[in-house]
Amino acid sequence: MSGCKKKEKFPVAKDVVLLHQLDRGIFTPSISPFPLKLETYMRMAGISYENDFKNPMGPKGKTPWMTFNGKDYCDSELCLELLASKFQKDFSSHLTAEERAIARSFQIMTEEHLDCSLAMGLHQRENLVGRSDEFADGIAFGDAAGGASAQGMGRHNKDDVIEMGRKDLRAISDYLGTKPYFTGEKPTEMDCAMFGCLAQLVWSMQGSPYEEQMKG
Ligand SMILES: N[C@@H](CCC(=O)N[C@@H](CS)C(=O)NCC(=O)O)C(=O)O
Repeated sequence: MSGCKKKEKFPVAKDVVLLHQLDRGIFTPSISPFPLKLETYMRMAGISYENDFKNPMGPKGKTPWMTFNGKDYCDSELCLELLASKFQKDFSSHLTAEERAIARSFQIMTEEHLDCSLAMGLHQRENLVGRSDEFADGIAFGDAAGGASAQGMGRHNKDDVIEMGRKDLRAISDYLGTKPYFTGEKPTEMDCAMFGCLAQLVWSMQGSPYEEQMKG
């Protein structure tokens, strides 16, 4: 199984999710936005789950992944959709198609663009991780530089990357406005994703170039 060391047996009851993810962070429950998104969704939906911190990287070499009723599933979004369908927990059903489209666009911008600038190591690693060198360099960051280069963000200079991140944050802030949640009065799946990423900026990235803007 690529990216997954030795898979240890970890039996859980029927209909209980086994969430494979990185060990807990110091300031956030996970320093990765994606496990934090999935775990937040399961808590919101009242889905029973257990954590496996020993096998964080799944068959596709990424974290998180989950085992559910004997089968393995990768990617937080695919896992979330499968659970939403199985447990009939759709928190976006009250939204119009246009509202759903806007929410999805902001989520993808945040997960695929803003997160990429954050993952490039523009922050203080010791604050973000604080566990061990092996954890920080080998597992949590993986091939962040290679990934950022493949995506394209990693080919820009640091100032340009920071400026791109700031523009994303400005757009996110304007979209949220004074609403309690991104799409209005009720939290949706998209809020779980936004929380997964923004929580890192607020609590796990002290001293980052975005700090002033986040507080402003
Ligand atoms: N689209 C995936 C993204 C997961 C992801 O990129 N996880 C990162 C941690 S933030 C990872 O596993 N990186 C290791 C690597 O790419 O080598 C999801 O939603 O689960």
